[in-house]
Amino acid sequence: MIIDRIEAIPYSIPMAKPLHFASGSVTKIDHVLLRMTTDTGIVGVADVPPRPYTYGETQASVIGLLTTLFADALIGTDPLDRGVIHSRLNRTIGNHATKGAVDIAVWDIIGKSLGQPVHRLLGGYTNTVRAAHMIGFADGPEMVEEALRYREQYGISVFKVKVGRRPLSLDIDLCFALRAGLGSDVELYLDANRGWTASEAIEVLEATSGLGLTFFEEPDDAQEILGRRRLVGLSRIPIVADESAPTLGDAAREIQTGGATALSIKTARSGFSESQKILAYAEALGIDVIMGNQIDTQIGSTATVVFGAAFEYSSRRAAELSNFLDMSDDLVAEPLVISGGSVSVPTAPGVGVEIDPEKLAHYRLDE
Ligand code: MUC
Ligand code: MG
Repeated sequence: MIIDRIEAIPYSIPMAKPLHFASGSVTKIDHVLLRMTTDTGIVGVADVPPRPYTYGETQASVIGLLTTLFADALIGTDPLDRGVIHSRLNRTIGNHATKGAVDIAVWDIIGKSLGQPVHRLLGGYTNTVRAAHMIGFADGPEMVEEALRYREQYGISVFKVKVGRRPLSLDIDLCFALRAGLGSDVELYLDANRGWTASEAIEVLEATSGLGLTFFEEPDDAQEILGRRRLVGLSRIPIVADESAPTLGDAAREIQTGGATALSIKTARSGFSESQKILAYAEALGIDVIMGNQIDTQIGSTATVVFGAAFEYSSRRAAELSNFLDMSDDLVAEPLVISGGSVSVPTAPGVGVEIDPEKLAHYRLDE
């Protein structure tokens, strides 16, 4: 079996509710659907979410790479030879979302060719994953209302709150309002997407120390190395590396050198293969892992479910799975269901995503 066709299909779906955060905004889903076909007629599918403000990729750069350098690297290769595929992809630096999607599509082909769900091929640990919801910037009462609605409607009791605004009192007051509105049995953690300085983040940590927050993700810019280490040293809760740790090497550098004390793993940027290495690294050290969300569609969120549920260590905490609900539509034939605060793992061979051809025809930008 060899890969004999690569399709990079740009599509655009408006957000029903745009997501705003300290490093950017998503008002429409301008992604690329990757379809990889083998000479045996199997089609592997994955979603590529470009995030220019985080990693520099754009819809055009993803298509350019997939249809030139990566097409040359992949066409004629056996999908089972993942080592060959990764060594070829890694001749191009960066481009994490594009590489992650290639890996997921390759696993999709492997699962379909064996007639097995990828979830089982990876580890098959559990059949459901608890969902966490990420709340984007809005005014305080609206953010509290969103959390209450997600708890009521989907049974979600873990929330990641986007912060990083000025004045700091805006987000400090928000944390107090969320805790008061949701009660003590709800888990709350923060993500500032590098919006604050280390000193500002320390001030926020001190002001919110009685609220039982569990994590603080990218409070400041991890490249400001001494400020970050002062902050990590003073924090009583784990400081999570997200955009500062997209690869195994970055994760090791940030953790080993004291830049962070927990890791966000996102299949959207490290696929299944690299995510598995990052997970093993975290497990060996005993540091917390959060399965993160890159504002993923149902295609991308399904990949997170498949990976998160495959291992005991990645399923310990709730995974960020619900932000596809902010989209006005999606490309999948069968919706991903969040019920009682959890999502079930697909049982079909491969990753378990089926694309609706009519939706794809409607939203694709190239025809
Ligand atoms: C997050 O966890 O930071 C926002 C930008 C991005 O790349 O991911 C999201 C969510
Ligand atoms: Mg983050």
